[in-house]
Amino acid sequence: MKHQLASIMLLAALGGAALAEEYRLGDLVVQDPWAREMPPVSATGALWFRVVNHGGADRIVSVQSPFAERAELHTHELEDGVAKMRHLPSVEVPAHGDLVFEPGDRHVMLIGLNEALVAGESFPVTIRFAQAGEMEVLVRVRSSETAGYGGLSIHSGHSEDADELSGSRDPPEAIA
Ligand SMILES: [Cu+2]
Repeated sequence: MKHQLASIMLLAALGGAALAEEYRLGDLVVQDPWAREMPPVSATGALWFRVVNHGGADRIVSVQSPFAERAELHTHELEDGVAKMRHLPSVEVPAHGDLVFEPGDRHVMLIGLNEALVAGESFPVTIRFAQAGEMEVLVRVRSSETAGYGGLSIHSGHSEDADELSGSRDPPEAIA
């Protein structure tokens, strides 16, 4: 596992910005994990990726990163016309299918950031699958401009924990 991780990280480093990073664990391929840059004052962040599954059904049961106190699987839901975040206990990876995390939809919420997310840098995240086990990936941090989502905030519309986390300073209508 250690050895496998080392070679993957080397590939990712060699690939640079030209290639989207890919991480393989058995039948699962995690593609292009990324996060939006966050200033040091931000308590929360979010990251996204795509999983391509060439095998049987699996399930993401948890995500962890040394950059945050905890990471949660979240989705957005409309509630009385307002987009709110909902915590998901796990997310299914369909057999021979794709699972997409993208802004405005499923994401991994980083809560209690202890590092700034600086554009151009990467940070490690461990994704735990119920069947396949753990996969460590390097999440690339992109600036709001290069991420292609303009000023769209992934933090707006945070539900009950928004105030507590003080991560929501954007207007709710910013949600796609
Ligand atoms: Cu969230």
